[in-house]
Amino acid sequence: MNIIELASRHCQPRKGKEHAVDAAQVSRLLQQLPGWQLRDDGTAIAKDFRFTDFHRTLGFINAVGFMANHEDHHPDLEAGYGHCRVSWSTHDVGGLSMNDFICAARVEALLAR
Ligand code: HBI
Repeated sequence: MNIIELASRHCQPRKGKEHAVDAAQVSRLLQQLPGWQLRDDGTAIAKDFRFTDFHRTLGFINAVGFMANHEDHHPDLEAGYGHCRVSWSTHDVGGLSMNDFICAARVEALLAR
């Protein structure tokens, strides 16, 4: 599944280990997501974004937040002047689910021109 297809999908409530994405599929999906990396413990994917000022960083954070609320799937965000690190993991699965890859693709779509 490529990034366009991922970004066109919506998140679903996913609870339980049966929704966990296996390592081979994680690797295939990450190849579609430029700059996204697997956290050392294998339970999240994350990417660092850079912006020219604080306003643009806040605009990005608000856009990600709006999308996350719409998808009912929420990131961890670490941010400061000109930077924001976005991390996705599915608490209800205790690791990675398709929701995380859908939302990562949707974040990329926010920045695509
Ligand atoms: N966000 N990252 C993340 N992980 C979850 O498991 C999660 C969530 N947002 C909402 C949510 N679970 C549930 O309340 C809905 O899926 C029902």
